[in-house]
Amino acid sequence: MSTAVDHTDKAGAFKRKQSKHRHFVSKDNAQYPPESGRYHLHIALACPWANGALSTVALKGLDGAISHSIVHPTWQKTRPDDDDDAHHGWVYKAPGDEPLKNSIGHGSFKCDDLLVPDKITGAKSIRELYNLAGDEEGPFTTPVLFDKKTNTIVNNESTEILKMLNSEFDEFATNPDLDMYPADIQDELQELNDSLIYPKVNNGVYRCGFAKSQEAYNDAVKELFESLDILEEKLSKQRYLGGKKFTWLDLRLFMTLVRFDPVYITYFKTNQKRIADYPNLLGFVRDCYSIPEVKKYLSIDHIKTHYFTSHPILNTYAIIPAYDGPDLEAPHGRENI
Ligand SMILES: N[C@@H](CCC(=O)N[C@@H](CS)C(=O)NCC(=O)O)C(=O)O
Repeated sequence: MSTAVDHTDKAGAFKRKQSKHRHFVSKDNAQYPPESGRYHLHIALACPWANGALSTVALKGLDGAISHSIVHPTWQKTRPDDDDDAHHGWVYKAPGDEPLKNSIGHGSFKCDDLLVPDKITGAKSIRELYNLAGDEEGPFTTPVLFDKKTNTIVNNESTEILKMLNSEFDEFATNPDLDMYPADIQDELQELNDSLIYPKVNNGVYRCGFAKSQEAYNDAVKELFESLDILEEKLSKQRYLGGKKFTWLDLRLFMTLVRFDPVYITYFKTNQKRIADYPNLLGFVRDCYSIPEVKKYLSIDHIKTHYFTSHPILNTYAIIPAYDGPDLEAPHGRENI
């Protein structure tokens, strides 16, 4: 049983494990057809991938059709009564529960009002939920799209969950006309994602932070900042990555950039520059944040608390640094780009 921090190759480079649960809700899928009230999302607000999925629920107006629950940001031992079991990961708590310490007993991290326990299965951890669905191996990651009818996991790959939310539930959506995957630019967006944004930025920050050799870190940090320079230039000429429309790729980039200054520059050692030093990336972050459905589920508090308190091997005493990142409410000034 391992967590992302442990997933490195022989050269010390971080290698994210492939998601295992890959069913696709669609009208053509008799096993998992779109239905209102049937599916549930398990979410860590701190997690860029899960946060994007929940924002998409809000953007499409699917809150009434797809329920969700929200874990505590601080990873805990998932089998606290078993001394031989070392796994720690996401757990459910209710608002007002006793504050949690990190998994080796340091700090005190409140159970705030954003927490939503899993009332569907009663699972106390995301691991327990995977176990319920027959997965003992893990990794026990969020987001998880769960089927309440068959009590199993439909999908745990955020890129696929985003696609389903965009197109498969429109009959229940209050904003069905929003298309986050416009066909005319989808190939271009996918190519930009696959060649640069996912490997070098979204996952690139983790490749910096979870590297276990100087060489692996050096490679990742070089690619990350070269990519940020390319994106800064691109976003000096257009409002969003695909032009004038806000798409899934903007949401994915936003989720990384908004975590960059408050967390990654310190925790993942991505400190060559801050997002605040890139005028266009900073404006882009503020522009995305000004969308009410994006802002709705963005918690800098959960984000900082999660990273700084969840991996004792990286931050033993779970001290959370003071800086919250740039003012996200400031005018973005990008309306006419
Ligand atoms: N491929 C997954 C990755 C999700 C992922 O790595 N989530 C992290 C949080 S940001 C997680 O839950 N990690 C738990 C662990 O590594 O044990 C996706 O994009 O959906």
